[in-house]
Amino acid sequence: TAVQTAKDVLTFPSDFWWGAATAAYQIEGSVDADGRTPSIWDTFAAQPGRIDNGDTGAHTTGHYRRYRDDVALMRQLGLSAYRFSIAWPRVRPAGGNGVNEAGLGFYDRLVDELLAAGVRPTATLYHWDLPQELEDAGGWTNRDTALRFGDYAAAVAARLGDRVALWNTLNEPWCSAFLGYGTGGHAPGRRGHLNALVATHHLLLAHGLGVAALRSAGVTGQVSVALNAGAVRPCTDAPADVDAARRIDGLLNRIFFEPVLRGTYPADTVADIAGITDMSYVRTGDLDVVSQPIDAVCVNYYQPDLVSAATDGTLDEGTPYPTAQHVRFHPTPGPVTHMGWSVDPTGLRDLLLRIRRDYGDRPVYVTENGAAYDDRPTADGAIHDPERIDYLRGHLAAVHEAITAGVDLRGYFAWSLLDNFEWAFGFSRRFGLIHVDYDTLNRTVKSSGHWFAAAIARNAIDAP
Ligand code: PNW
Repeated sequence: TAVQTAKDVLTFPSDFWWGAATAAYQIEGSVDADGRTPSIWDTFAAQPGRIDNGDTGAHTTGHYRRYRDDVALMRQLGLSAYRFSIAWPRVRPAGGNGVNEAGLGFYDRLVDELLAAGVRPTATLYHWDLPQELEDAGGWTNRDTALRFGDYAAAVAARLGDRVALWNTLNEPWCSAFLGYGTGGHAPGRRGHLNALVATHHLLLAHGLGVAALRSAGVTGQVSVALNAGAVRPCTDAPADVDAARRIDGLLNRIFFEPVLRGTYPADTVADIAGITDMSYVRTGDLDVVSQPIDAVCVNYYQPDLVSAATDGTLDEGTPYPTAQHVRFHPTPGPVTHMGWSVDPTGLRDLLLRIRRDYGDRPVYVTENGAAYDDRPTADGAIHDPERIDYLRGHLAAVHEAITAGVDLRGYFAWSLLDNFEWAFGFSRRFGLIHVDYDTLNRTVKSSGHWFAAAIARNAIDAP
């Protein structure tokens, strides 16, 4: 259990996982090595205007070649878990049926290196790098992609199933569906609210088929899915604002939580989207597949959403949220990060309490939490990032508060281990505990990394 030993020291449970997270396309580079074929992010990043400064993940941090050094850094920090993702186009080139043993071999070696360092491997099967050939066949708007995902999950499980401690089928299917197929701000860059809703269902189905594949392979670790969830709050208690918050909560949180944890789509959200779709893409039996039991709930949290209903009748045609063109998003009062995202740890606390209240007493992991700041080395090469220390301390205190309130919270993964390719923002945003010089690929542990290591060593933080 979590204890507050002194007035100002927050001690974590003795078996708490102190982790850090990354994703394949964001850190690996070596996009042509060992039989990898292009993913939708290679294609998207090659299109002018899609990524800030024309950046791509072709080289990024060079982790594919430097993974041993990076695991040594994890050991130096004292991490008890590391969350990475497996690149589908390395394992099944072009999305086909063959298993590319050379590509899978990289993750096999990484897992062994982690275990030798005393770091629990946590693997995500899909962190947004869909094989381009599957996109050419319709991508996540094609139901067949979900079936292909199940086959891919089986291939990975056969090789790594005895050594991974925690599996995530998908990372943030909301982003894949609503940014990848809705606004087009993420790969593959397609647009349309109906596309986003169809993709949502096929991603949910893929999750279920992935769970089934992991179970039939007899994997020893826990099985879950990482959802980007958040607390959605109305600006005022005016009915229109409260309804705006209900609508966004449905389309961000409950459209994933309820199919996965209860086997049903939320009725109010189904009614909200009825003008766009009758959801005839949901077939009999799908929700049984989607809702087969999982071992934990995994959430990625960055900021709460503060919303209102526009009173002037203007519509936001660029919103990712179908039927929410009248909803406005506002920053929470207080500091923001280099992403412009609000710093508000109460949103994480409220999310964790809400999961327990609405979905029961389940093991929970925070599989991502962190902040971008405009880190610059000083003359002596050190990186001082006190804002990131404040961010981490505040959010770990929120985690501690949730544990004290009875949430069965097993671990926390900082996003990210390393500075990396931040999707549409390219290398212009740095989330790492470890700084990467993109010219030399030198790594430097930031002050926040040293702070995190000290927290791990004492299994405690000072209260904010
Ligand atoms: C997550 N949004 O992405 C991803 O899991 C990471 O790969 C990423 O680097 C990290 O958070 C920081 O961005 C998100 O627009 C991207 O709400 C966009 C949103 C949320 C999460």
